[in-house]
Amino acid sequence: MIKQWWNKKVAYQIYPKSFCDSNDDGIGDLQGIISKLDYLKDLGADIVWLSPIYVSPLADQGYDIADYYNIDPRFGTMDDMDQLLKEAHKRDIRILMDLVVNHCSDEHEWFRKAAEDPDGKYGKFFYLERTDDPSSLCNWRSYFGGSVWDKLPGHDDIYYLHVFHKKQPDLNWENPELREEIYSMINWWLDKGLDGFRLDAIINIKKALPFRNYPADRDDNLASCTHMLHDASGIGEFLGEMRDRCFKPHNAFTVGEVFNQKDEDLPDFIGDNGYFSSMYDFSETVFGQSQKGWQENRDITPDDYRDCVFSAQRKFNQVGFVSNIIENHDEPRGASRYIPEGDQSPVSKKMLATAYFFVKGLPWIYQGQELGMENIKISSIDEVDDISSIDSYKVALSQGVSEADALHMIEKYGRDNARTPFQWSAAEHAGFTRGTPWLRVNPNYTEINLENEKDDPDSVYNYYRRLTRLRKSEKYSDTFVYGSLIPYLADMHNVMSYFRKGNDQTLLIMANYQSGPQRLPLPGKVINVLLTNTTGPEITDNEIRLDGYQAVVLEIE
Ligand code: TEU
Ligand code: CA
Repeated sequence: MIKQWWNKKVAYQIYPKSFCDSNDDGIGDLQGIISKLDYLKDLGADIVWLSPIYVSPLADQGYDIADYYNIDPRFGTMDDMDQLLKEAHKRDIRILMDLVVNHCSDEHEWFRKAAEDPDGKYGKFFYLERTDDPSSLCNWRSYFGGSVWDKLPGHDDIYYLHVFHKKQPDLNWENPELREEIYSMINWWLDKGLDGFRLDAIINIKKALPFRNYPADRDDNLASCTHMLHDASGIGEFLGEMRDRCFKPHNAFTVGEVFNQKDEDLPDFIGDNGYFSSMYDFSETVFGQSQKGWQENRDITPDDYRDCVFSAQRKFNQVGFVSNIIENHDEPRGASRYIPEGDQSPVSKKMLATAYFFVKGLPWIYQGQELGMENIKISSIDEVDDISSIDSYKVALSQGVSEADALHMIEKYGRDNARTPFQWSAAEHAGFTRGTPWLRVNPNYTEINLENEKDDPDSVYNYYRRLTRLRKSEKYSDTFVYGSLIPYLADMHNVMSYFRKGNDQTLLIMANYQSGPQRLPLPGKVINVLLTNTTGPEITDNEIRLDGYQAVVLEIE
C-alpha cells in the first residue's frame, strides 16, 4: 500500500443541520461550524466531512440537491463556505463535502426541464420510461419504500426512476452528457480549494439494465432495489472516469459510501490506484438487517461486533485503507447499538471507543460520539422526522407489529438518533440554538454535554482526546497506522482483543466487553500500559484482570 498524507489522520463527520446554530433559527449553519473549528482541532480532527449544505428542499435532509453550485440559505452563503475553507486550512483541517450524484432533487432545473420536454436533452439526464403500466417496468422497492417508479410531473404515461425518495430522481450515468455536467461541478468545487468528497450511495449509479424483476421479498410484491446491484456490472467505467477527470488531477481525498459491493471489486475501489482513497466498513452496520423490514432485524452482540470487525479487517487490509466508524447520520448512536442495553456508561463508551479506534484504517468520529451521545426515546410517530423511519414504521404496523413495538424499533434503528442537536451544554436546547431546534434535543443533554465533560479528566470527551493523541503519537503512530492487525483471543466470549504489529513494536488492545470482570492470558511481558479507560489493570507475568468494560492499550515485549 502506497503511503498517503491522510493515513495518519483522524476524520470527523458533521451533520450541519444539527451541529451549531449561529443565528437563532434553530438550524445549524456554516458560521456555527466556523465557530467550532478550534474545538475540532483540539479534539484531534484533521479531516472534516460536511453532510450536504447545497440548495435543497430537504425532502431527504439535503440529500436531494436542487443546485450543486450554491449553499442553501438555511446553512449560510458561499462567502461563509469560502471562509470555512480558509479558516479550516489555517488550522490544517481538510474539508470534504458530500457528493450526491446518484440522484438530484425533483426541484433541480434539470428535472424541471425534463418534465417540460421528456424527449429533449434533459429528459436523457434521467431514467424515463413510457408506459401505462409502471408495474411492467420492474418491481424494485425504493430504499425508502414503495415502487421506484413515479409519474413524471405533467405526464400520465411517462415514469421516472428513483431508488430513494420520489423527490430524488436518479441521474442517468449511462449518458456521457450528464457525466460531463457532474465532472464540471466536481472540478469547480475542487478548484475552489475543497479537499475532497464523501461519495453518497455511489454504488447505485450503475443500474442492471434492461430493467428486470426480482422475486418479491415482501407481500407488497416488490423486491429490494439492492438485488439489482448484484447484476449491475461496469461501474468502474464511471468511477474510473470520475477519478481520472476529477479526483486524481486535484489529489483529492475521497471516501466511498458503498453498501453491497462485490468483494472482487475492492482492489479497484480502494487499491493503490483505486476509484476512492478509502471506503467505509459497514459490516457491523448491516449486521442482522432483514429485507423484510426493521421489525425482523437481529441485534448485534459484542461477539458479533468483534467478529464483523475482524472479518472486515481481514478483507479490507489486503487491498487498501478502510474507514472505520461506530455511527454516522444514517445510523443509531454507536453507544446504544454496540453496548448491551442498560450497560451504557462513560466506562463502557470508552471501551467501545478504544476497541474501534485502533483497528487498521482511518478512524472517523461522528458529531456527538465524542460526548457519548445516545439514542433518543420516542413517544409518538409525530416526533419522528426521518423518512426512512416513517416508512419502516408503516411496514411494521402492516405486519401486525404493535404501535409501541414499532416506536421502540425506531428508537433502536432510526436515523433521527444521530440527528438530534449536538449537546454543547446544559443550557436550554443544549446550547445548540437560542431559537427552537428543528429536531428535539435528547432530554439527557443535562448530563451528557460538552460543558459537563470538558474539565472532567475521566469524561468520554477527554478520553477521545487521548485516543487521537495516542494514535498520532510520534512513538506509536507508525504501528497504529501501518502495522498489521492480528486478532487475539478471537473466540473468547465478550472479549475483543487484537495486536497491532509494526517494525520492532508490538501493541495489544484488550477490551473486556461485559459488565463483569475477566482474567485474560497475556501473550508476553507488558512493558507499557499506554492507555486504559479506568484505573490501571492488575497485571501478573502471564495474566491481566480487567474490570467490567475495561479496555487497555499495552506495549508488549
Ligand atoms: O445513504 C445511502 C444508503 O443506501 C444507506 O444509507 C441507507 O440505505 C439509507 O440511508 C436508507 O436507510 C445515503 C445517505 O447517507 C443517506 O442519508 C441518504 O438518505 C441516501 O444516501 C440518499 O441520498
Ligand atoms: Ca442557523
